[in-house]
Amino acid sequence: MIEKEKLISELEEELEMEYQTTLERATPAQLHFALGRWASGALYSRWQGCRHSHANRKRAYYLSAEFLMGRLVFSNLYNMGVLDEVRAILADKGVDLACLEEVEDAALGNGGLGRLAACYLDSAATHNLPLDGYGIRYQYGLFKQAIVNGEQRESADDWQRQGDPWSLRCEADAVTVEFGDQTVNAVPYDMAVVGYGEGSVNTLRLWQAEAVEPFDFGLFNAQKYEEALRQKNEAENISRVLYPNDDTEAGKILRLKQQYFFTSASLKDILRRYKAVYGDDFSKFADSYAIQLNDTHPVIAIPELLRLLIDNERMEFNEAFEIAQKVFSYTNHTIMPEAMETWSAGLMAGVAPRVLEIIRLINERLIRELNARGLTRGQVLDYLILARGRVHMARLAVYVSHKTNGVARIHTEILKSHTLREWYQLYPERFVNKTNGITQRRWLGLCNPALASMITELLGSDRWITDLSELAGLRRYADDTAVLDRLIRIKQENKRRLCEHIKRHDGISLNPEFLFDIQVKRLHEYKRQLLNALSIIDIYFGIKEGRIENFTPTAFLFGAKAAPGYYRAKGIIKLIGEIARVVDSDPGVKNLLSVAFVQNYNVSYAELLMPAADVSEQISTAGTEASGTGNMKLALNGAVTLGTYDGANIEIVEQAGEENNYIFGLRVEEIDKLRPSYNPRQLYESNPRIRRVLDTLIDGTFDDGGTGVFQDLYDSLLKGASWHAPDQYFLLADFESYLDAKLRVNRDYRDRYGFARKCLLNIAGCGMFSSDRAIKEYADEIWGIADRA
Ligand code: T68
Repeated sequence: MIEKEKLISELEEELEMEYQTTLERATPAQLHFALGRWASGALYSRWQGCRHSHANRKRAYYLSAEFLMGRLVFSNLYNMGVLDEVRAILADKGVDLACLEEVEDAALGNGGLGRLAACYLDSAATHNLPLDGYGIRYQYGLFKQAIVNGEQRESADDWQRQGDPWSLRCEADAVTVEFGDQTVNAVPYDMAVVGYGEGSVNTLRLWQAEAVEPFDFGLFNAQKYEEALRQKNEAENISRVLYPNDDTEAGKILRLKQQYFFTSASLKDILRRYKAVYGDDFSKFADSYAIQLNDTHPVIAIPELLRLLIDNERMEFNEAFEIAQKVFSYTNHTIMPEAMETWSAGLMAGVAPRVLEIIRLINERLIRELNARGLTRGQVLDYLILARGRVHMARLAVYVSHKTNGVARIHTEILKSHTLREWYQLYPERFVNKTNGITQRRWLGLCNPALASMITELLGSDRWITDLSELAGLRRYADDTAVLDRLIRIKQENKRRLCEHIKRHDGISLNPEFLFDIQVKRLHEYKRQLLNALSIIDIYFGIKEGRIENFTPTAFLFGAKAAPGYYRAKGIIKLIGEIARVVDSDPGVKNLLSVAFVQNYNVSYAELLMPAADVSEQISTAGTEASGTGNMKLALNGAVTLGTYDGANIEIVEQAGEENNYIFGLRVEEIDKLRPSYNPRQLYESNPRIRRVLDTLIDGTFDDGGTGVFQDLYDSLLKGASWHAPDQYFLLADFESYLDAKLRVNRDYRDRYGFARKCLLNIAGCGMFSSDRAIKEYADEIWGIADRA
């Protein structure tokens, strides 16, 4: 219980000191700051206590260039167990806590990979596992997106503009990071990661780059103002902005500097802590720490640790190598070849010359090992970490670590059979699967309180909040019409709430009585938003022609950011906007179809969308989506999956029942078999529906503003380009089976109870998709830090 008067007086005091205002007059931003300060203060002793109680345990660190935390105020109060109390106390004072919904997200991540890191921190803290995060405190997070004339406009995400009450600057722990051409300060900002209930308070430490010498007085005196500030700007540029490419590697020098910056600082921090206990005796190091590398972005930590041990601690190369191998493990998040990170050795020599030397030594050790195993020279080539002037980060990661994991069962199998096949042959024992998970605290408890209450009532306890496998107990209500009625009403209310928000935020009116079909995720050709768009065109014609009868009125919703340089992805956004325009202005379909592309899809928007979906679109080409996590969020909130046999979709429908979902399309093996002879043009020529739909891209039905981008989309499917085959993601191959499945869902929806039954069984099947389950697997099987409490 919190003391009401104490909370009020502390908030009043903070508001007075910081803004010379009162609770009644405070703006949402001011209230947010005061409340954040209050919560941080309330947590502080518990936080310090956890640092102490974890002090003698082996601990793990999660190194990630991205942590997509979202809005912290509600989730922190929720995990502290005071959200409802605080809401009531403030309501008493005439203040509506919901006003904080306008507070900015901390969007220090692109998408799934960054959000996964945030879910894992939440789960580790909740289950009292000593896991801390290390990353970068970007001044600007992922760009904000506006849709203007159907086109994406980016603007800077100045997330700290209204202050950041959740971070503590820890000047005393600052370290310097040395680049080939520059030395900068790395200043840590710590965020408390609050576990739910009896959990611990862990730490997310984000490094900010600052100048060692911020200002040159000599130059200033000589009136050279810009040069006087040059060092400062060049240092600060390192943590200036999150790179918005979520899947292709741009090979930019600043990006490499970011990677080296935060990994070097983090390792220095870890070494400082270690030495405070053990001095120069490194024999306990590998038993004290596990370091998880979130994709290849932090993999430069491997040679950096070797460098620190060899150069600073005078250790032999082999000893340092063995320590690194025991400490590090690596998570792969992609099999897309264009996303496989390599760096030019020349570039790396400029950024971190000694690190490149260490990489050479590692490469030489690898060659000796492969030779000793009797591999031929030709075979050795496939493994080289340093080859043709490039450093291969995934190879480095697999070689100098003890575990490599994929993020869904099929993904791990593809890593073993294709992407990292040679490495699997060499070290089969290193490869393990860790299917992703999501935190049910944010993705059910917080975002869907009505459903959460119903579940607690039906199960007779709220144990699901920390043990999601409890949800299986819902299965016994599958035929209980009273329960199904309630589930339907909850969804209905969530749709209404979403519609209000969309009206306010995007100026789009939707009818909450419609079926809500939702595809939200980054915009990518492999995720096939274009297939969804084409299917809507086909449905539109089908309704108009009378080919489709008794169509259940449906709202097709999209939310997605396109990387700013991804021309084709932006064309797909434009096309969806055009479809929306055409459908909307056609009185013949207006009461049956709506299409909406919402702006600036982010974590907070997701919290409104997930609870309102009837259908979850998970339609990536089989074998391309490593796992997906939005698929889990939607299923947990009771949407049925309309999806391919890809990523975690496979495991979701396995748990929830294939009969309760809508699986369509070619499977990985079928795609592989088809690929050599695939001829999309033949499908175009032989299938009048496909032809009609594709022709709308070039016959003036839709207006791309004269840019030719719709012609480019058309060509991407039928002609290909120098760098890819036509329709490389097999949209046309899956077109018919997708539409069949989509129309099947549409029909099935009419049977209200039948459909609600499927929704309930999906919720009940989500037990294993908790990040709690996933993080415990990492803790037990990779890090060896199982809970001893
Ligand atoms: C996603 N990857 C996978 N990458 O696409 C998704 N990449 O299937 C999976 O569920 C999720 O990771 C979690 O495992 C990403 O989100 C990035 O964001 C990214 C960022 C920078 C560079 C490359």
